[in-house]
Amino acid sequence: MKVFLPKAVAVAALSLLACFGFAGGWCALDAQQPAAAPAVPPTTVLVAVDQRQTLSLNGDWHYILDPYQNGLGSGRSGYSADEELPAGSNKLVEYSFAKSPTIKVPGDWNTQKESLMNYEGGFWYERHVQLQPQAGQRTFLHIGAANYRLRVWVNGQLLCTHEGGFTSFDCEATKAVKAGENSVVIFVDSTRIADGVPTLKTDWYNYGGLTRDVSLVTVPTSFIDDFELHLDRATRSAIEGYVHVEGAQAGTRVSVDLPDAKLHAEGTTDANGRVAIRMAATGLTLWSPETPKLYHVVLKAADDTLTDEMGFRTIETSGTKILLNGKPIVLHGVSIHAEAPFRSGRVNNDQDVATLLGWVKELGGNFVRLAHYPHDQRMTRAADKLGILVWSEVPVYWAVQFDKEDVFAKSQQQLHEEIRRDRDKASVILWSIANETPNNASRTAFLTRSAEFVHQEDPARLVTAALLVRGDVKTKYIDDPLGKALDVIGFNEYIGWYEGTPEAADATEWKIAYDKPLIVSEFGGGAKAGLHGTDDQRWTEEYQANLYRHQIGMLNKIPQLRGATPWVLMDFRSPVRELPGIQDGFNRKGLVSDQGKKKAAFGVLQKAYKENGLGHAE
Ligand code: GCB
Repeated sequence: MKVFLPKAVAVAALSLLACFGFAGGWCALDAQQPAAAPAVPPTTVLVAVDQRQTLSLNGDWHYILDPYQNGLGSGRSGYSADEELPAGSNKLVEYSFAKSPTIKVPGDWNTQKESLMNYEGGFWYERHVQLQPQAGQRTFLHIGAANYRLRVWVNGQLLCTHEGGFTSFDCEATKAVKAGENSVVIFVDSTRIADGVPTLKTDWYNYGGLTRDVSLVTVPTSFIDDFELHLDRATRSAIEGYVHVEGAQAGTRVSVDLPDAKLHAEGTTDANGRVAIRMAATGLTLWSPETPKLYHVVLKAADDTLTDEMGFRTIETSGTKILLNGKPIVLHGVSIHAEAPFRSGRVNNDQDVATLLGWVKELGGNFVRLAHYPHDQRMTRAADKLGILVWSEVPVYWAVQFDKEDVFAKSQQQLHEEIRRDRDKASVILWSIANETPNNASRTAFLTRSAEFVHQEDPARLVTAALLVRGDVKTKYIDDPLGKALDVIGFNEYIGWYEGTPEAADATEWKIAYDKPLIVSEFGGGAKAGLHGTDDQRWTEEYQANLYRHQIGMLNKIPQLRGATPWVLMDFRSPVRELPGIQDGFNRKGLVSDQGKKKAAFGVLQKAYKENGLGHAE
């Protein structure tokens, strides 16, 4: 998988050659073309990295704003060299990280400095770190998320490039680190691109930068980089899966233990460093929203020990039902953006997560749709502990360039990174491959391949997507051909907001082409917290509450409705929501305002969930 086209690489190479010739450092090609990323080893995803000993690189980093991508040049204009001149030096160097201001990591740059609020483009981060690398150890740089494209250098050596703003990844720094002081330089470019995932336009803010934790991880030469363990769907009395040991000789001994359950399995790696695991596991307390039991899991291979906390449960469909541990379940949920409560910017700490999931619990919910991209790993860890089921999504949002193979490769990479990170979370039951995509042949072919890919990567979970519906407020059809490729069908509809009145929903007839479980993945309307009026006055809390009441009535008439994730838990920043005095740059469909004020509709949904009044388990 390569992110940049060979042609772009060639253009960049030519541009560099051309630049060498200019004594003044001006380069026409550099100025016009974002420089293509050079080839470096691919990044990886170290599974359960948050359970390992890490050296946090969170904190203050120096930064340089680089809208013209000047620092990507070479020689004296290349910022990656991190050159600081000794006092008295007369050398011409036109940047200095040490003299540049600092910004916090993790954190989008936009909400940290007023002057950066609307900045989209190139941005350099730099800091130093003291290390004492040991023989027999490997070092990885872990990036929780970097929106949208990134390059990393350690001690001037390019380590990795990455595209995709919401997935975690790791790049190996073993050969670049040295004893003593090390320079870490990271370039992040938040420019929206047409062939990106997502593409140019979204209904959310393009928060740029190192938005989640950054750390250094040290592991033995041969170590567990990946594993997958799940309860066998057929019998619910065995745990099966595999462990992968990176850098292992064939025949390396691997063991898996669940000490609390007195379970043990072992085996030896094959030529690919992999060992299949299967252990009888009767008498486990199965994970569910009512009993979110997590077991301590200890994995050992060669000199490496990795521990994790995992729940065991099965998820499957049977006709139009969703079965958790073999029993029909109804999913009382809500959609959530990774927008930080109270302070804006991206969710990236325990407090943000506790606030958002606390509101879900208060609603009486047992389910969340983490829209529209993978969220911070803290979310899925917390969901595991709290017993909240999760729909996780990649930002294949609206009309990405479905006819381009490299766009498919980008979406596939994001799916891979998302799945590999969160396969150890019992809470995650649904992988969503897309949201509201146009019904055409190239879209259907692209997303059918995505569904197949997800089933291969994770046969133990279900595939969904949020589909558009067809028809008018009198008759609505759920018959998008993509439904064939999905296990569970999500559908978005906005009767009472984008079409018709809230009352029109009372008479809407639903025609559904599939005998599969349905989740209404979005419905809702906007309200400004504290704005009151009559039920038919748009933007008032009363209008939104009334809309919810009529929606709940309508949706309950759909017999195969197995869940709901109304849009949306909290107001979120969006550059396409500009109505002064009401929106002011925020999508106001939240049940809670961005300042934590609950709107009247919160109570309507809460009542429905507490009285089991939305959707049916069977
Ligand atoms: C949608 C999108 C969501 C928007 C929402 C809205 O259909 O999936 O991203 O924010 O509608 O508020 O219009």
